[in-house]
Amino acid sequence: MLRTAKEATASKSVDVALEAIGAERLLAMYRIMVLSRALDERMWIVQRQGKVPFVITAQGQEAAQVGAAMALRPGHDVVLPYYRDMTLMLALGMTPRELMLNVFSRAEDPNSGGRQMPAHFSLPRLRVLTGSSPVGTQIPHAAGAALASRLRGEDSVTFCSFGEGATSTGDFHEGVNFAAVLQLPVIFFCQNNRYAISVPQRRQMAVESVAARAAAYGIEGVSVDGQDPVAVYQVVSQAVERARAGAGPTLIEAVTYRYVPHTSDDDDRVYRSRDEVDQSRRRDPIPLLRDRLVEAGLWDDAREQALREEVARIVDDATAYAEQAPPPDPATVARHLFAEPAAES
Ligand SMILES: Cc1ncc(C[n+]2csc(CCOP(=O)(O)OP(=O)(O)O)c2C)c(N)n1
Repeated sequence: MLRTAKEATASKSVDVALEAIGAERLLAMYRIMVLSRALDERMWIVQRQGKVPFVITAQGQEAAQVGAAMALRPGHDVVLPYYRDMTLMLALGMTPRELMLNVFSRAEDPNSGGRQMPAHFSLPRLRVLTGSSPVGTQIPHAAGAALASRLRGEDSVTFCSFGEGATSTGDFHEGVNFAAVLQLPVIFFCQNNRYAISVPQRRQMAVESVAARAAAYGIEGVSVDGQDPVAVYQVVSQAVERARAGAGPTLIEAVTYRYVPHTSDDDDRVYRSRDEVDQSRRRDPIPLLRDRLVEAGLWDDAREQALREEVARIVDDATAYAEQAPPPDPATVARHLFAEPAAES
């Protein structure tokens, strides 16, 4: 069954939505989005300075990610993110230093000790499972993780994130179908940013909405404005409730846009016009949320200034910390590939 976010939130007005989420959570969302954007911009700068080889980041998709993360229980629910999920990771509890250590491929990087490509997140304390580079491989993994949770009698849900390009893979079909047949407690969260690298949505699928694909599996499908973190929070919260109640998986499509090239190795000018990017920036989720906060009497220029200063300090600290941190010792190259026997006593 396909619903739109408008229907999903029924006739609730913005005020009711703000009330539902609470001022504290709304302010926390804004802080994370601003911090994520600032970290993201710094990552591109250090890449262009030649200090790190590669970045792949979240600019434009912050609202979708923070809205989803806030609906989850960090460290309890199982999360299978994809490479564009920096804001999601920040909102779950990965620190700015940890994110920068990852980009600098340092030994202290908690994701892989500097071995994996950047943005291949993995963090046991947050139950974030490591993923592979082929897109969509985390989708059947998520079905398996949700089945494991059920067999263990846990009440956790599994949250799995990916782009719309990933929904054109065989792994998407196998993972979603398996989860649907077993009615597993899993949320499939698609961030539809309209492009799979250079390929626009219309050239990768014949449906207009990724959420429409849910019908083929007999599960709930919801399309939501990915630039609105409150709407995303509500839709993901409903999916979490459904999963916990034993009502099975949900496929959520958060419609969004990527403001920067696919990666630092991409030149997006060859496949999309500047006009299109500029147009989409008019719905930049950060000023959109700031306007709502101001309207609700929760924000003003002084608070904005204080936040910008705090964020600049955090980004400077994370960058300096990661830059001076030592690289991995080549002698440990095979660590994390195999289980290591406990030392003999
Ligand atoms: C199976 C597979 N095919 C191709 C690639 C190359 N590739 C890496 S990212 C990407 C785009 C994926 O697009 P989407 O899922 O929409 O996510 P987005 O990067 O747009 O957020 C592609 C084609 C890959 N990694 N794996």
